[in-house]
Amino acid sequence: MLRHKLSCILTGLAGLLGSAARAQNPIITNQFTADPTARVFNGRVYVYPSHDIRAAPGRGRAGWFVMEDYHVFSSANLTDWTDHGVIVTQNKVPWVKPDSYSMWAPDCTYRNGKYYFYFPTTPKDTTSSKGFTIGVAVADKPTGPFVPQPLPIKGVRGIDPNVFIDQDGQAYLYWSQGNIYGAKLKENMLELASEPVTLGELPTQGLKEGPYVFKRNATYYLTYPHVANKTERLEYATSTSPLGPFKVQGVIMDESPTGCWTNHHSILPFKNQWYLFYHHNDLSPAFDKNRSVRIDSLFFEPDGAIRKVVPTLRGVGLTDARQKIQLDRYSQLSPGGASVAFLDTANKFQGWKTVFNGSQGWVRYNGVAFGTKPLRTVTMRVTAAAGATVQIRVDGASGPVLAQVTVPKGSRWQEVKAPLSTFKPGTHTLVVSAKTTMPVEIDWVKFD
Ligand code: FUB
Repeated sequence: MLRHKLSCILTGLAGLLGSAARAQNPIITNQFTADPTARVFNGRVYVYPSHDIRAAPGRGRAGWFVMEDYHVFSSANLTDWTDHGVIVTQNKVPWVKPDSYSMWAPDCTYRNGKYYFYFPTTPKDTTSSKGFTIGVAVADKPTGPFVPQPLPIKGVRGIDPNVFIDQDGQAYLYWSQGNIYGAKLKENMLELASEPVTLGELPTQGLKEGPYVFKRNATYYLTYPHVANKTERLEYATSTSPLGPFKVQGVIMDESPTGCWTNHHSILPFKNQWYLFYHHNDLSPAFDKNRSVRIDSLFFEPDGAIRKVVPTLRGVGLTDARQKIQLDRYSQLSPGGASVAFLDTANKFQGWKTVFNGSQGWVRYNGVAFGTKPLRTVTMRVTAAAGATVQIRVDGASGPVLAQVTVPKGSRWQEVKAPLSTFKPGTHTLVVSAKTTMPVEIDWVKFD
């Protein structure tokens, strides 16, 4: 009996933790996440983001960043993400000012059998160091448990720690405080091994923060958010040495078109493709300090330049045809014929729907993996006050029709099933279009 209860609790917990997301962009939809540092450990991608929460009486400052802890998320395919829960909390770190709610952008790295989690926050002792300092918590596994060091790293004041370990084994810590700084780390990864230097020769005007350093071929890339105009955009500079001087090369991602003031990122290769992890305020369009992590593919030009990344909703990875396909994370939408809206504006964590406005709009969604085992039906969560007909094709507007779905009229959401007229094994682009002039809204589609 006890065993059964325990197993139910564990299953429930796994469900809770495991259900963090199966989304495109943003990749985490059950909470706000920002400042993502992504790392590959043992063939799996781990994302260590900040965790934005809403201010409440006695909980942080209204209108500002409110962050009390860190979660870690992991994925084997960049599509299905597991939330491993809280790894570090402000009130369990001995040196942190209680209730400062300033657990800002972190990083995590692996060395000699241990995982080192670096995080900036406000110390209790503000006499010896004003503003932010940076601490470390150490674990045997990427998901913790992480044990915080008793004191922050000596000689470091600032935010946004980033650790880079060079091929010769030398580790470097980078951080920001107006400028971007760097120093060598000792073998123990807990202390500086050299005096901090200001990294040159970066732009002198406009805030720079959030350094992320990586090496490709013989080039060190220093990437960073910079306010060149009104809000942050992602830029990069390169050098032949990890502590510079760096030469400014260009923009990785333009300013947010919708005005999210911050952006913060990391870049990593995974299974022969480079990815940019960054954030945007998708789940909080009216308040840009409640952000959400996104991923898009990143490409290098033959001369090593980074091609500018255009943010997408579709994001990366394949979507299993048997899972709920969120068409609102589309690859392309018919201009004027379809749009995206929140399912419930009072609870944006419910996600979005695609709204076909009655002028026979369409939506295209790339990378749906049908596999090889024949699928026979499609289920669509849909609503159409006057009824509607929706057509699903693969591989383009004139590709084969997979199904035609007749949506009965009604004001409620309903799950409507229809048989597939054909099955196409492999990976395809879906094209879903409204075939009537009546408005119709779709939450998701899935195949069985
Ligand atoms: O998330 C709080 C701060 O906003 C980060 O530390 C900065 O990089 C910016 O994203």
